[in-house]
Parts: sequence; structure tokens; C-alpha cells
Amino acid sequence: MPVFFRITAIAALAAALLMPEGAAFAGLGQPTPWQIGLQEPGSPVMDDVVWLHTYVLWFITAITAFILALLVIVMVKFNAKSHPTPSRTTHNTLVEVLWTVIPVVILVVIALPSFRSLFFQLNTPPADLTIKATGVTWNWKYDYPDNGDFEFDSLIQPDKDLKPGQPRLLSVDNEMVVPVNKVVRVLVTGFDVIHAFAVPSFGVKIDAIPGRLNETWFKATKEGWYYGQCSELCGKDHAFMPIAVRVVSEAEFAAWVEAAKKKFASNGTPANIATANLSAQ
Ligand SMILES: [Cu+2]
Repeated sequence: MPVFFRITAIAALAAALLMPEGAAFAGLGQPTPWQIGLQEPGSPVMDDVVWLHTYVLWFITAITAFILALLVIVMVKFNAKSHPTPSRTTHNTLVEVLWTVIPVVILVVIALPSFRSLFFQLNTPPADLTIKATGVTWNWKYDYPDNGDFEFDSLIQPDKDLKPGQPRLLSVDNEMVVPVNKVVRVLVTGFDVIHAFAVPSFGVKIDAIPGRLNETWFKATKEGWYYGQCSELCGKDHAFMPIAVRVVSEAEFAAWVEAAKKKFASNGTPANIATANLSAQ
């Protein structure tokens, strides 16, 4: 029943379009039950992604409605019962030019803003601070070279240790902490296998490849907690290496850096940590 599915799809699209910005379905920094849209944006890049998504959805909705209308017309007007002697018309120059030119125009008006969006994501602006995120089987490790060069491991919080308000499978013991409204450059690499660093509300997703340093950036515009997960199938505990980012004021960040320098002063090199992880399994 393709017609039924098309009608359902159009109803779903219409519902998505009519939802006000940041409606109850979308959470900031984490998914919510029954969410169908994207997570609420927490960075300029994600603002852009959400805008592009809505923009393209208008085209999809219009095209789907148009095709549905054509199908209904054909089924009603040209079935064997109401139209027993079909005409043998084949070519129509005007229609053929239109169905070539209009799709080309549609593709161009979609391509232009998506290229702009892509350049915005891929050109890191001058950074206020750099953090290196390393994917290790199975946790993330963060280095703060600009703030005293300390480093620490970030491991999933087991269910039994969850504190009230901590989301399951997304919370960690030591989260990445960044200041609000600052451009954070994230250098991403993998220690052993390919992982991927992703935080949906920041519009960030980038591969963590051993032996390569990938670069991405975000500017968190609201304080709070932002969660993501490793987004590359990396092995048995792929689902259990979440990413948690806490965005704080500049003063809180400075205080955290001082505390973190002492707390993580005795941490070893990535190789030592990873070897310890591997031998502990
Ligand atoms: Cu992974």
C-alpha cells in the first residue's frame, strides 16, 4: 500500500515541521524518550545543521506531496474502468524540459547552503583552547596541553554507581570540562582501533584513527551537560565508551583546571594506560 505509506510519511513530516523550536521531543545535550527530531543545538555548528535539516525537509515534503498528487490523479483518471481506450501520446517537449530543469534547480539550491555549512564545520576558527581526545578500547582519554598538560581517563559510570540525574550508559567518572562561549579545538586520535568522537548537540562527529590526528571544533553556547557516544563500531565494548562534556563558566573552568592538575598529576603516558587497560581484561 504505497499510498498509505506516503500519507503516513507526509503526516510525520508535517508533524516534524510544525513542532516549535526545541519542543519537548528534543533534549539539550542528551536524547529524550520518543524523540524524533535532532537534539537541541548547543553550538553554532549545530544551529546550522538544524537549519539545513529543516530547509531540506521542506523540499522533501513538497516533492513527496507532488508525487502523491500525481499518483492519485493517474489512479483515478486513467484506470481501465474510467479510461478504457488509452491515448498513444508519447513525447511532450515542454514537460520534458521542465522535469529536467526543475530538479537541477532544486539540487543547486540545496547544494549551495550545504557547502556553506560544510566549510563552516571544517574550518576551525582561531581556538581559545585545545583538547586532545584519544579513543582507547574502551574509554576516552583527554589531554589539556594548553592548561598545564595534564591528562586523564574518562570511563563509563557503571549502573550501580549512577547518581540521581545521571543518564545511564552516557555518564562517566571524569568528564571533559570546557568553558562556555570559547572556541574549543578538539584533536582526535585512536590509540588502538578506529573509534569516533561524537557529541550530537555540538554537531560534532569525527573519526579517531590510530596514527592520525583529526581536528574538529565546537563553541558551546550554553552551560550544562552534553553527552555523546563512540560512533564507530570498534569492538565488544563499543556501546560502553560514552563521551560527557560539562560546559561551565570561565571562572569555574579555571578552578577546575587547578584542581585537575593536582588530581591527575600522577597519570602516566597513553601507552602505559592502554597497556594497563588491556592487561586488566
Ligand atoms: Cu570506540
